[in-house]
Amino acid sequence: MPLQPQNMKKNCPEDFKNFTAEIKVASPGRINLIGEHTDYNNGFVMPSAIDKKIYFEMAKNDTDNLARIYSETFDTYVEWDLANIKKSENSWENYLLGVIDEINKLGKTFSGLNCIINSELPIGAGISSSAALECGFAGGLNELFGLGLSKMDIVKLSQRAENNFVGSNCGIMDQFASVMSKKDHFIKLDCDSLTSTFIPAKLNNYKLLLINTNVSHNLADSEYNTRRQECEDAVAVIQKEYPEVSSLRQVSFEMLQEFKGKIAPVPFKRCRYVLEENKRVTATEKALKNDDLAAAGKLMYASHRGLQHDYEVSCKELDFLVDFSEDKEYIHGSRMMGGGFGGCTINLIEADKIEAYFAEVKSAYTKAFDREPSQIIVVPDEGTIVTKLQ
Ligand code: GAF
Repeated sequence: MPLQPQNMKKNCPEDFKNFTAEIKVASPGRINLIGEHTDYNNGFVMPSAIDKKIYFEMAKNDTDNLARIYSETFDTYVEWDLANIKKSENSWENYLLGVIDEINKLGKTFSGLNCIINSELPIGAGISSSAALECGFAGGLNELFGLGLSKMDIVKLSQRAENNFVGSNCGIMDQFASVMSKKDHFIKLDCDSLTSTFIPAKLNNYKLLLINTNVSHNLADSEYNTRRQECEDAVAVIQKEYPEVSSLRQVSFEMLQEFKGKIAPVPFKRCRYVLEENKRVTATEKALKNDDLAAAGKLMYASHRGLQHDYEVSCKELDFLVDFSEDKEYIHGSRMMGGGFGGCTINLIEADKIEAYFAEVKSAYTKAFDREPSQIIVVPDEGTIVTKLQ
């Protein structure tokens, strides 16, 4: 088979979709009940995979190094030379190319493959279609070619793909949730030790409703990296007096207070937010274990206000949705979710009020922003599922 040009795009060959898949992968998006911007500060998070996924059908082909990929979602067909991986202008491709690059770096090799990808995850909604792409593809390659990677290997290499190849300095939460989740549970993940516990998501007559602002402000990436840097710079100041401190995780409120004049006011309030948010995750764990959804909801509101005023990663559209929910007695909690600057709010709402509430908030939001929001009702679900078909 002649070598194909790198990242060649052409029309999908007529017969391509007829290949017989050897494996199928269902790779979920994720929600995060609480614990935002804490993962890269080695703190606590409480995410879960959801019942909305990206599906992969994969099979080996008869080439040594040709990946033939068709995205049904974008109706785009691409071919890559596996021995010569380069960045693409098409952002969705880079999550997959990054995975190949990281597998190559591990010294593991594989041959040509065909793959069809189908997504039910909205892009830019903050439910991590990126981690679903990375982890699903990595899980599929692992099974197809017997690469011998553990689930944790897949989580970490997918995160590295995003850090090194895509160029986003994300933490580990999204990939961990996408792979490791258990149906009807949240995960309390300690991002320092990477130990986790499952917490039953006993929501009774409540449901998790995501409301998508349908905006994705383009400062999200740069501001994300700035927040991370601000926290790391503050840790460097603290380290001068406390050399044992390697992240905000080892910093107590009392210790932080000692640095009030030494850390500038803006990074200081970022750090305070992170310490408070870590406390809120632990308090939410307790509330859920006590079946106290009202207490968990209050912590969600407090998380949002911290993200809005101290961490400053919200936006007017997200704030509008949270404000709108706050006086509704059938909504326990609401907050922005994910990196911020757009995407979704997550709402803990009485199931039979969802329809009327969404109609009301949709009309108000559309009037305010001349743009319609959309809703997604989600259920905590199992992490990546790889099924062998033959
Ligand atoms: C994004 C990142 F990918 C996560 O690692 C996390 O930091 C999150 O933003 C904020 O909590 O989803």
